[in-house]
Amino acid sequence: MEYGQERVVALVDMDCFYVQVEQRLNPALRNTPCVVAQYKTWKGGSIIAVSYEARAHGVTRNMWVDDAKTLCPDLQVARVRESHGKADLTQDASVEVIEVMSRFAVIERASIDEAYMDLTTAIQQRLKNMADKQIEPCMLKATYIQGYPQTSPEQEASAEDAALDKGEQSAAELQLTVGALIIEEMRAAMEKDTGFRCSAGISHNKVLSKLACGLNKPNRQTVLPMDSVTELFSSLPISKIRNLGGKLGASIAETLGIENMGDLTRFPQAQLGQHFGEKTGQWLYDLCRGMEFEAVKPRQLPKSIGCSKAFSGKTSLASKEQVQYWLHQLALELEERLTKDREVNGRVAKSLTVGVHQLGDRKQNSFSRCCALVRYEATKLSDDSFAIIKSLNTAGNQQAAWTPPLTLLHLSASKFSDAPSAGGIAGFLSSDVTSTQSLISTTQPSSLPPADLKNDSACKQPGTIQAFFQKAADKQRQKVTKDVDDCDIGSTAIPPASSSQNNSVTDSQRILIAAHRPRPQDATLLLKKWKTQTTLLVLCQDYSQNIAHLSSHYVKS
Ligand code: TTP
Repeated sequence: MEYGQERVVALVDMDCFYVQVEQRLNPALRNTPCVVAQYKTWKGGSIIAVSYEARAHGVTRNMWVDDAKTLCPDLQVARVRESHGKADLTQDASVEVIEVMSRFAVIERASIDEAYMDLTTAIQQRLKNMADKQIEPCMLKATYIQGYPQTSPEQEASAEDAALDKGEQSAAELQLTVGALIIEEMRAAMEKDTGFRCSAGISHNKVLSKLACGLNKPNRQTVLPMDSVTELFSSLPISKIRNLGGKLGASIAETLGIENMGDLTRFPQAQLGQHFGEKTGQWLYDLCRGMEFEAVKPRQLPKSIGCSKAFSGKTSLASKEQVQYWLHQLALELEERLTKDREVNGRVAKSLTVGVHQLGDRKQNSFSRCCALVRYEATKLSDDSFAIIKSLNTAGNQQAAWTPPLTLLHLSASKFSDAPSAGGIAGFLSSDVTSTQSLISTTQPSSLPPADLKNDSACKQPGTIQAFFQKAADKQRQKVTKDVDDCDIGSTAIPPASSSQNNSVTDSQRILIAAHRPRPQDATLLLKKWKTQTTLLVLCQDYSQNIAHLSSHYVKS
């Protein structure tokens, strides 16, 4: 297996999640321009989730409801329940969706509505069990393959050429295809069992799968093969990449005078190391080539619980009273969510992070600090948060004004540990450590490359088996490419493009896997553009078993 392509990682993200939660509760909201809003006190409240129908009218998150209604007069508004003690519908729904994902693979929950799945083992198992079964086009009807042509008639001619140019495919692409199949099944189960729809990205690591997930939302999944990365990165702003949306990404663009992810490939690893440190330099060197090695760490609970509120333009917070009021609103929400989390998950957060944006800030200049979180109590949380940010007010503490005005407030709790036993919880609740005064400066967590970079270092240097396999595969490919080029693909049981167009999958990439070749030594995997929109993978059954065998060997070694 090619270096950096050993794993298949998917990122699954629910579509407009809070909207779907409200739509399930009130089906009349389905298929309508609809938003979920909170904090009714100003301009109808602020929007936190937007249906795709409402997005088509230009409605976005963080707009005020009154403003959104001028763009979309028919807008339906669902309200976040703010009264205390009520069931938190979104948290409960979140548990439901995580449960469905967990049936299919090891998952790492990334937020309230998204999770990474390491599909590698599930794929190996599936390949073993598949025998000579085919993957029919209708099984991948919501799958797009990035870099491969979609099906509009205008694209057809060039599409054919582009696909043919791809030439031979590797075992990695087969694994991605089977990964896509598993995710199609998972998404179907999700809709059946919860009523919710989601999108997904399927690739070889967390960064690529996250990126892929956003490419064809909603209710679609996107495969991002390694050989499509160069083209995608050539025009992709650095800030769009996971972990590069903040200070680090901005510093890379500024220091190197570049804009796009692909531009990074011009710099040798040593130079990247000089600028950003050895570890980050190595990480960036691989990343701009589509390679990344952060493991999917089994975790079904979120690492942090947070809430934020934007105050754009004229609504920015320009008085101390406003800042205190909104900090308290956020703290009330945080207290409620943390308390529920402690009850359900038996853990307590030890760190409170406060983030703000000031008017005129560039995004990357946002301020973020943390302090000890000592009590789940809104007044304490908001007082401590205020203590952290008050030095930002250049108007001075004695003044009613707040300068420069704040355009975003964010509170988040993290560093969870097991909740102490009953007596211990009482201790936790009553303790009042004053360490909140000792502020710990922190960079934005999202800006940092992961600490466990390259934990999969065993894969870095191809092992003997890998090298052997590679050589053998190269030889076999040459042979079988010729065989397949010579053979009449249309004479197999695969339906012609025209018939597949009739079965309502014309907007999808179609992949057929047919088991044909009798001998393992003839095994190979080819990708061919077949007729108009059909992508054909010819797979040898024995070859698939070889892959499964070899892959499991790599995992063990
Ligand atoms: P997201 O996954 O960021 O967005 P989304 O699910 O609404 O839409 P998309 O289809 O584009 O993924 O957030 C998940 C939910 O978290 C969202 O429905 C509402 C909530 N949320 C907030 O309450 N405040 C926020 O600032 C964000 C980003 C999300």
